[in-house]
Amino acid sequence: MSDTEQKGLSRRGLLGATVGGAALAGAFGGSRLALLGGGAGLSALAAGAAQAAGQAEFNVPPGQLDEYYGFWSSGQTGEMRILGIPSMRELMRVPVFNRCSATGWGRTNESRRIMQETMTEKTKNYLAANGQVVHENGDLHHVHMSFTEGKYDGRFLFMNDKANTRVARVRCDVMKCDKMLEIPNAKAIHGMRPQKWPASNYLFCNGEDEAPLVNDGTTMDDVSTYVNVFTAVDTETMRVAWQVLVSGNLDNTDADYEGKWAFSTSYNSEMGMTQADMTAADMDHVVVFNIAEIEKGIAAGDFQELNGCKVIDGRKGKNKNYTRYIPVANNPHGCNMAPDKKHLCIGGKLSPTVTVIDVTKLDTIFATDADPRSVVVAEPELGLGPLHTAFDGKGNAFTSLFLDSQVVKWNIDKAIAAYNGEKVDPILDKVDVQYQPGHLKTSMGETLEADGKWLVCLCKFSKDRFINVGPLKPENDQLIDISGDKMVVVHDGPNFAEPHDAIAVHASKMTNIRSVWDRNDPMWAEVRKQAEADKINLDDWQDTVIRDGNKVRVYMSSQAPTFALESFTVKQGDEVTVIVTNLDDIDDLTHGFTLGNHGIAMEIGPQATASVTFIAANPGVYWYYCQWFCHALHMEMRGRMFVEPKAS
Ligand code: CUK
Ligand code: CUA
Ligand code: CA
Repeated sequence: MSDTEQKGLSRRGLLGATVGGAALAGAFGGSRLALLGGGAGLSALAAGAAQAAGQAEFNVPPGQLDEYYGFWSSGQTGEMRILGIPSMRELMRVPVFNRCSATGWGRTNESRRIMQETMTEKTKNYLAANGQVVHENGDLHHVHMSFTEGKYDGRFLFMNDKANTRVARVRCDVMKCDKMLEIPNAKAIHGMRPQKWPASNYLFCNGEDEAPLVNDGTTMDDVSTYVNVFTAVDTETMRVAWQVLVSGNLDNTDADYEGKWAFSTSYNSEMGMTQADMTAADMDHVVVFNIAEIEKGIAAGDFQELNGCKVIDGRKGKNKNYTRYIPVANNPHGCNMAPDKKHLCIGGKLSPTVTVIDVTKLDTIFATDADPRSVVVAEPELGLGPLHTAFDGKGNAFTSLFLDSQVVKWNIDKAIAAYNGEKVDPILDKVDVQYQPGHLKTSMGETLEADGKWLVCLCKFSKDRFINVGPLKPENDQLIDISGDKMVVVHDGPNFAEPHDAIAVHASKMTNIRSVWDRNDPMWAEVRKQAEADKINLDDWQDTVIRDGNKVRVYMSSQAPTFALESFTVKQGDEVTVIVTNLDDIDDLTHGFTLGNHGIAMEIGPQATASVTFIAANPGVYWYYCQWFCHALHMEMRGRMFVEPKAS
């Protein structure tokens, strides 16, 4: 790095520190934050020096590929994103809980079938009353991959929708969502994690919001009738396996490496309905779910059936051996299991501490009714606003400090020694981030193969880090090199609303990814069935219009640069289904079908079939075209729909 660049970087760093410090002071007050502002500049200098020394190789030059897949949540955008790590380049967006203009997700028959499959009656009623058929928003906080024996297996990705109480599954072979589940009884699925051992048979899902178990308006203000629900979803079928009623609400969750436990943090053990009441107690708790005992209870019939789900009572005082409640400092947040298979780290949020629980001691509190706090083996004071913790597989942990705008690196064994009275400081390093970090993720860090190379820190604010784009700013996903003793921030990555969480999966795990669809993919099985009934072979070149009363099915193949049908005719008022098959079988040769002035566009990948249904309400001529650039004559890949006026 040249002298000028070096100066430029440090000057920006100092500037950033000033603005960041001021903004922080504004938001949270306190002189400690002003001090922090100074620290940021120094650390930027250190970062410049480290880069100059060539410590961090994060630049991925043109033609080179990333070493890791980053699977990102998008928060209120509702999709999953794929970024390359370490380049931090955005590679793909996978629509899940949102409506996608490019791919037709939320509009095609295939996507709507997936989105509607498990919709509750209430949701159907609500949508019908509002002229809709699927929700068009979601709030996707967490993305996690399926495990086999504590390691990523490259099969599925799972994600939550806090906004509409859903979870979904994305197939890693084609990177499309194939299952969605609206979870009955629970409200606002927040924390969500797959089981790690022996495999991800369950997906654990936290309901965050309290409501009457039977939420039909008969009791509303009587909080004593409110419950929260923890759900285990069967990951093969993506249907509810069982649910557990709990005391307090549920925030984040994780599972152990032995398949025995799931854990959830609760920030509202008070069952308060106002912010003052939610923060009133000295202690909240972590709920420990005993998987084998719950399975036994379900098998023995110790449950009530509600909205098709088996619900077991794991509330405080009511439970047998289904749950235990471990008191932790008030309003905890993050819940992260270390790859040492032993230590669970709970972010204190309002407390400057992380509570470390030794999960090998949990059997004792279930067997003997010993003090639940006896499983706590460390509680290091790390800084202000500890939220989430990540691991390097070498005994170290990295915790995001929301209020301090820092990442702190600390050693778990040292924290335990300090808790036992030894004079050791568990803190190894602190680095400033810009600004207000939420989740942070290390490469492979939530698996037994944690490799301690990279850390991605998802900052909630970016303020002065990018040129001004208006009052709504991007988020700032920062890349930190953790391979050395000192953490080094090496990259700022702007991102749109609003990533909460990400995972970094080594590319060698992604052996299932295809470039071309299998013609027999289940994604369009329904269309295939209909085509067979219509005596159409979807795998051949087809250009057939079938009329069935006022239902019209338009079958057309596509091959660059033509649609099999250059025009088709329907009558005003017909229910028209257009079924397009892409017979090209070349990598990256996607066609599309966009119907002008009808709000319809869909992606048809190589060898894929997709369909869309609409009412031809207005007579006239309407062009359709291929909206994915596919050929020199791509512009000419278009045709006309004639809608004949209704005979009066
Ligand atoms: S939560 Cu957003 S920073 Cu939804 Cu995982 Cu902690
Ligand atoms: Cu086919 Cu553009
Ligand atoms: Ca609380």
